[in-house]
Amino acid sequence: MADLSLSSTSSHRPSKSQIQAWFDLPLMDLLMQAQNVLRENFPANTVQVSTLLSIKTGNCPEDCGYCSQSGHHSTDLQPEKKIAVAKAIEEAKKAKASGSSRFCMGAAWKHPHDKDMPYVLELIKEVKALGLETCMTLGMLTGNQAQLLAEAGLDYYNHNLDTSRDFYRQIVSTRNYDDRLNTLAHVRNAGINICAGGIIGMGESREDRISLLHELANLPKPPESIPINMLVPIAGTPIADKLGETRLPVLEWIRTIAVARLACPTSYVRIAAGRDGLSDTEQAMLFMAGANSFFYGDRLLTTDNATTNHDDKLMADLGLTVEKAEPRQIPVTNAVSGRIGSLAVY
Ligand code: SAM
Ligand code: DTB
Ligand code: SF4
Repeated sequence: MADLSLSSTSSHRPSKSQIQAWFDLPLMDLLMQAQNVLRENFPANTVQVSTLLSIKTGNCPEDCGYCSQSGHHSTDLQPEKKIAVAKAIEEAKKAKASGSSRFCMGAAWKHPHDKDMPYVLELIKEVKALGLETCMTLGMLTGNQAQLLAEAGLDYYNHNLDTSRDFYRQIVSTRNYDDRLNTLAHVRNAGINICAGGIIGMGESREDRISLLHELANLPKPPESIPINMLVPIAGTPIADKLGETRLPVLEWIRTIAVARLACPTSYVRIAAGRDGLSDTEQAMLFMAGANSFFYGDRLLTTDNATTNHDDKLMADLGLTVEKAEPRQIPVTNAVSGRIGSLAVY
C-alpha cells in the first residue's frame, strides 16, 4: 500500500529522497496521486496548448548532443536565416485559428546579439496583438536583454536544464549548468514566466531524472511551465548515434510526468517533444499522470509532431478542452502620476 505520508501536502520544495520515493510508488498509486494533485490546482479536463515555430534554424554554435540544429553535427537539416516577421505572423494566425493559445518561437543561437533584439521585440508585440500568449527560446540572455523582452510583454521564456548537473557535462561542452541557471535568474528577475524542463531518454539514469526534477522544484521559485521532452533521435547527432535502437520505455515518461506533477503541483507540466508515434492509450496515460499542456501543430522546431487532425480527435475522445489564452499585461508607467498601471495590448 502507498505510504500516505507521500501525499501532495509534503510536495513543496521536495527533497531528493522524496522525489525518489514518488518514483518508487506502484504506478497506479502514483497516477492517482498525480491526477488528484492536478485537480486540486487546475480545472479538470483542461489543457494548455502551444504551437512552435523555428524563427532561425540550424548552424547553432552550441554542441548539444541531442540537437539537429548544432553546427557541430552532420545532420540532414537545412539551415535557415531569420524568417521574415510577416511570415512568422502568418504562422501565428494559423496557430490561433486552429485553437492554440500560445505561440513559441525558437532561434538556434548561443544567445541573441543586440542587433537581433529589435527583430525579436517586434515579433513579441505583433504576436501578442493577435491575442496569443508569447514564448521565446533564444539561448542565453543578459539581464538587460531579459528586461527588454519583459517590456515588450513576453509571457514565457523557455530555457531547459535538460538533465542532471552531472549528466549535463556529457551532453554539451560549450556551456555549463550554471550558465543555464544564470539565464533563468535573469528571466525571473525581469518578471517573465519561466518555462524550464528537460529531455529524458538520452541514456541518463533514473537518478539523473530525479536530480533534474529536484533542481527544477527547488529553484528560487519553481518554473510556471515544465516541458518534459522524450528524445527524438536524429541521425547524425552524437546521442542518437550512440543510443542506436535503445529507447527509454514510455512508462518511464509517464512516471516522470507524474513525479513532476507532485514535485511542482501548481506548474503546467507539458508533454513536449516525442509524442509522434505514441498510441492514444499511451497519451491518455500521460494526461492521467498530470500533464496539462502539450505542443499542437504538425511540426515541432525541426521534426514532426503528432498531427493536428489526430490531436483534435484525441482531445475529443478524451474529453479535453483547450485553456483560453491569457497574455500577460505589460506594466506601463503613467507619465503624469508616475504610478505603475497595466495595459492589455490586444
Ligand atoms: N536554443 C535554445 C536552447 O537551447 O535553449 C532553444 C531551442 S532547443 C531546441 C529547446 C529544447 O528542445 C532543448 O532544451 C531540448 O530540451 C529540446 N530538444 C531539442 N532537440 C530535441 C530532441 N532531438 N528531442 C527532444 N527534445 C529536444
Ligand atoms: C521544449 O522543451 N521543447 C520544444 C521547445 N521547448 C522549444 C522543442 C522541441 C524540439 C524537438 C526537436 C526538434 O523539432 O528540433
Ligand atoms: Fe543550439 Fe538550442 Fe540546439 Fe543547443 S538545443 S544546439 S543551443 S538550438
